[in-house]
Amino acid sequence: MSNPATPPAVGVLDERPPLTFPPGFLWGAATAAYQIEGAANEGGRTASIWDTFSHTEGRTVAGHTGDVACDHYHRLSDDVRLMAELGLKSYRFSVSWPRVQPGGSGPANAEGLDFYQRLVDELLANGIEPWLTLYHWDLPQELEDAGGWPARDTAARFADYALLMADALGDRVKYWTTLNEPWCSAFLGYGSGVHAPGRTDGADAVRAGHHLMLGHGLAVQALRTAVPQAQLGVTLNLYPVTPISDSPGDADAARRIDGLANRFFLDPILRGAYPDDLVADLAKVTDFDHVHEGDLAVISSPLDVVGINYYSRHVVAAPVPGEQPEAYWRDQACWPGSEDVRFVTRGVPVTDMGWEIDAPGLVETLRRVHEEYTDLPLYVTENGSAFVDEVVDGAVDDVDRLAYFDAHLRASHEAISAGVPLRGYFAWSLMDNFEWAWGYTKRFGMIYVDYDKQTRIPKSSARWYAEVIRRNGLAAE
Ligand code: IFM
Repeated sequence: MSNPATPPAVGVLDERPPLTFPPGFLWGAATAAYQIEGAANEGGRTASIWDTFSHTEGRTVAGHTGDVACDHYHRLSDDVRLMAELGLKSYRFSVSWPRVQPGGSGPANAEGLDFYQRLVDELLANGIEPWLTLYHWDLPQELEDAGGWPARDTAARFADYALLMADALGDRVKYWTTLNEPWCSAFLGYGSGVHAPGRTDGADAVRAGHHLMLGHGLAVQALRTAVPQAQLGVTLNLYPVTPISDSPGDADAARRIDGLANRFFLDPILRGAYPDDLVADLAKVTDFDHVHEGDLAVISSPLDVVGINYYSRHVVAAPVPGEQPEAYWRDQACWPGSEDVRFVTRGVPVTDMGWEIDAPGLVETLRRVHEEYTDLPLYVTENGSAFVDEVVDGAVDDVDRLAYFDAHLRASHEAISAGVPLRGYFAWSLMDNFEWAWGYTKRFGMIYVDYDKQTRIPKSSARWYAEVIRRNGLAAE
């Protein structure tokens, strides 16, 4: 946990040089439907797996749910006005599948679509480019009841839903992301069970990961025809994985976790194949009989952009027989076939999530994706930090968050200088919101939300980010 008395974790801001980003760099902020919308039972919306999960005792901190969240559903215009005041060039939001297609199949729900049509129209009227994510974890409950992502048919349902959204918004939305962080959906949702739907089976997690990617590929193919002018992509949460020493055992631990965290998705999507070593590591868990002929060709359908969410680094060590790994990621995550790998904390500053602050890791991640996988334009589709915020005299001076953004923007700039075609950056998050199993206890926003009164207070980081956008870069002072 961070100590509020700790000085900014990443250095002294006023000793840093000014930096300018390339013209047209897309400055944005991101949110997700279940984390901000609320209105869980309005306008024809039905339950998602997150409604069921958060209403199940013991699943979220203090039983928090997304029923009301930031009430964005009713405050859309005010929230877009705040985005305009920040000078955002783009806003990345997700669509609640059960709001627009209740139950996850059949006809569209006009009232649900209307909400997103109004949102997109208001963004465009304010000169803000809408960036739409189709799936940010809120699977319609009926589809979970039919087997969820471990069931192959869910992929086909997802492509149908993508087409329904293309019909509604293809004329106005240029940037389409299929999935947000499929690793979380698969390995936290079906592996460790700390995310919805809360299932705990390593083989199901692997199957879910495959069907998520199959759904992504089918959706890309459908959207390519329906919205030929669209820029299509996927967003992966990637981590550099570093061995604690150069011993062969630690190096092998890093290879294994890199396989499950990163290459499980990067290789099928950008190379059309699962890595051999990953398949071998998973041999005790699954024989991959869920992978059908032709799947990998669908999964690797050509994209226009790749989105990367970056928060931290994993540092790992070889298993020690009989020793219980203790670090955060080991407890929360699920590493099928590699459960005994130890996650090591280095004692460097952490955010309120306990995640180590490691801006150089962003440079490494961006360079790796570009140098090893693709020449496509890259976007940081999420980056940010939770810290404990205090309202003092109606203001929130979030110096730690501001310093985190500063360091990671400098890292983004360094990656660009090294040749990475990074075209934009989205701060996570526009506003405080429902942080999944942590409920409302973790604040990631640039805008403070008082959940009782539903008021918003732009924090220091928001004012600073507005200035970054205005200058297209970072000031010296
Ligand atoms: O809040 C989440 C978001 O939904 C997905 N990426 C990570 C964020 C912080 O945990």
